[in-house]
Amino acid sequence: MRENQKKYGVTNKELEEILSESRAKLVVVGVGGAGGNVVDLIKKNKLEGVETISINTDAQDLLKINADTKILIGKRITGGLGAGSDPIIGEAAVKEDEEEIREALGGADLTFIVAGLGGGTGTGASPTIASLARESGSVVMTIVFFPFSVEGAKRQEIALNSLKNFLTNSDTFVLIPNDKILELKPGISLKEGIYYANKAVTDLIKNLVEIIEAPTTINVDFADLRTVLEEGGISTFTSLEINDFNKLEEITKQVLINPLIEVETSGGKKALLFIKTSSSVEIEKISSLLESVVSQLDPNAQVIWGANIVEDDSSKTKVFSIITGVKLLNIKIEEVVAKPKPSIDLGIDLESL
Ligand SMILES: Nc1nc2c(ncn2[C@@H]2O[C@H](COP(=O)(O)OP(=O)(O)OP(=O)(O)O)[C@@H](O)[C@H]2O)c(=O)[nH]1
Ligand SMILES: [Mg+2]
Repeated sequence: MRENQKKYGVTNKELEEILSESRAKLVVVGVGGAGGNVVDLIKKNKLEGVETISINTDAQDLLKINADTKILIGKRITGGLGAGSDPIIGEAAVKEDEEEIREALGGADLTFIVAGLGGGTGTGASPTIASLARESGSVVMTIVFFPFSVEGAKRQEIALNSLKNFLTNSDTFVLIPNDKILELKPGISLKEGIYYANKAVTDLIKNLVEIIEAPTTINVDFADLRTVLEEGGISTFTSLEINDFNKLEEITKQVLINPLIEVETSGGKKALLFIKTSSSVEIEKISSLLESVVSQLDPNAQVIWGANIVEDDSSKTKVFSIITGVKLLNIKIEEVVAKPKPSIDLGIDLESL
């Protein structure tokens, strides 16, 4: 019998086909001006493995950015001119085009929703978009920018008032206060500052795609990521390059705290820790770091970790973390958690089984 006529075993080609069919579908939805800018940056960086959708009430804004799919919402009520900083208009706009959005989001396993708070579209439309994605069975990770203080009290108030709605409709919620950019990069131009924050979000998504798609030494797959993100609540992420393991206390802090995100991570309920390191780095150094990070979380925290060990002698180590179930610092909101995931009717009649 010729080899290609074997009736047993599986070929690499078949394995590749199976993998491509079962690959998780990741979608990034940018809502409003800020969301559109992040989607545009993702496209500019040619990030593969995610589909991009830009949703806006503002036709001009939508025209100037790149996205795989663009959806202009609320044409009847805004005439394509934007929501004029009114979240009520943003919410009404999304209701007008709910069916189109539902269709565009369908089939996603993980949906990232990105928006800037304080305006009309991102603030008003995103929570409904998040809820539509969750209804279709997707895990939803929402990432928002809190407006700069200099933009005025009104924008801050609109942003603050929207938080609860974001939290109840997302599995995981990350808040990046734009003021933090000024604190970290004093003297930076507005354009550079915005690029810095948007790049941080783009890198987060890029890291997650890599972690779940690349074959690694100690594998983390989509199911692991889902476990950490699902009903995770307020969350944070970090990405760190380590050169000196001797400064254990300092690097532990850096794995736990992203300078752009104001949260208290002690008490974090779930975490994903991913390490990319060289085969020349001693395993004890990695395990001490993991132990040290985990000791700072809730004693019952569910921690999933993975590693990619590269065969070289570079001694380079990168650590990526997502910690969910943390608390916001400086912003008081009542304890709110994601609404329980809507149950999906699989069409199975239990009585007839
Ligand atoms: N980090 C970051 N923040 C942004 C960006 N664009 C806007 N923002 C912030 O997000 C807030 C909301 O702005 P937009 O996203 O433009 O508002 P919108 O959702 O389009 O709302 P309307 O234009 O009123 O319909 C602003 O007040 C800024 O603080 C961006 O590209 N990056
Ligand atoms: Mg706008």
